[in-house]
Amino acid sequence: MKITAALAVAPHSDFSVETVDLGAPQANEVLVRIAGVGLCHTDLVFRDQFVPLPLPAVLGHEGAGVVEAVGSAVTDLVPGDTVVLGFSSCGHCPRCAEHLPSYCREFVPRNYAGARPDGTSPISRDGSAVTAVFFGQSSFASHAIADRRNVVKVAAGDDLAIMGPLGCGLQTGAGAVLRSLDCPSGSTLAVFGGGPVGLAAVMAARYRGCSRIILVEPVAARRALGVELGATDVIDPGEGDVAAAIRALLPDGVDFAVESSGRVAVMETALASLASRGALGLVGVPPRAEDALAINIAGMITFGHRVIGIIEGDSDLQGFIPELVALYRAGHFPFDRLIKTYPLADINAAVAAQHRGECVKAVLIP
Ligand code: CXF
Ligand code: ZN
Repeated sequence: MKITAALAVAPHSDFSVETVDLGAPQANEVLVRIAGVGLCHTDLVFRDQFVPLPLPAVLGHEGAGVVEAVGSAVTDLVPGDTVVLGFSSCGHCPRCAEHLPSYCREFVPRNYAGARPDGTSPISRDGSAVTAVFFGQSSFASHAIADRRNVVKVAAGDDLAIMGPLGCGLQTGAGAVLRSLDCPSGSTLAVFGGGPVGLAAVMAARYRGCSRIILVEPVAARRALGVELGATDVIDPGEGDVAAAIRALLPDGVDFAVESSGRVAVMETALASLASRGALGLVGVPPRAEDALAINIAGMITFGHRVIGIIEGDSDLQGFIPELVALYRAGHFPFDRLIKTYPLADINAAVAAQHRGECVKAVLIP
């Protein structure tokens, strides 16, 4: 079938919105008409060749939409079902068996390789294969094909179009707090970076009943939004020593920190802000694949600090995304406050607006 897709054609360059061809779903796959797709920093770093990904490529990994067709082996979804798309996983390795599919043995080939595990791509242009299957979906498009395992049925209505970010950025921030770090009620937390991931962490921490939720974020409007969403304190890192500012609020430091900016200097500050036995969760991706964090070993041992890498908030997709939808419906996870919608055709304007900080999370509507 003919679909409309935004193609990444060159690093650091505009997307090109074109008509391309989409094949039929394989036995284990689902064809989804995309109602909306979030724009994530990760889409841009892959366009910009953080790791080599052949271009042109259809990126997009925060899609939500309506099932249009299912492959012959899919028995538990039907056309008309409303779904959120997440990342792909194999379903048969040790971590998948533990319901931690974001640590799947096949995470990298299934999400970054640009093709199905059998090497084929569902998308072509003028008869030539286009890099697709990005995070098992490639949803910067009117339609996407995904594996059954990364399609999550949700109860949605008019708001289906904004639900795609639950499949990446929002579950990353919320899951860091609720699952990976499992911050107890009454614990203290600092969140570094007030983008979609950081603000999802703030909302989750309020829901969990954290006693102090300190948001460190340079943009005033994002700090103000953070306070509305649950931050008890905000710090502008432009005003000086952030670790000292945190210790002025909590002399022992924080029990937990979530680092969502991806900047090494911020990770060092986060580490310096921890109380003894404190844990730092790293979710922000640094600009270069080789970036590294130096850790003082004596300090790490003396204070029992823990540094934990977190991908996709340890989400199990099928359980956690419906849980987040339920929290949203109950008013505990008002992620709609972060979102601004743009037509998919205006994807380049949306990238520029998000870059200028005019919106926290852009969602593109095909
Ligand atoms: C990404 C972050 C980099 C590792 C894979 C998952 N999260 C989504 O954008
Ligand atoms: Zn993402």
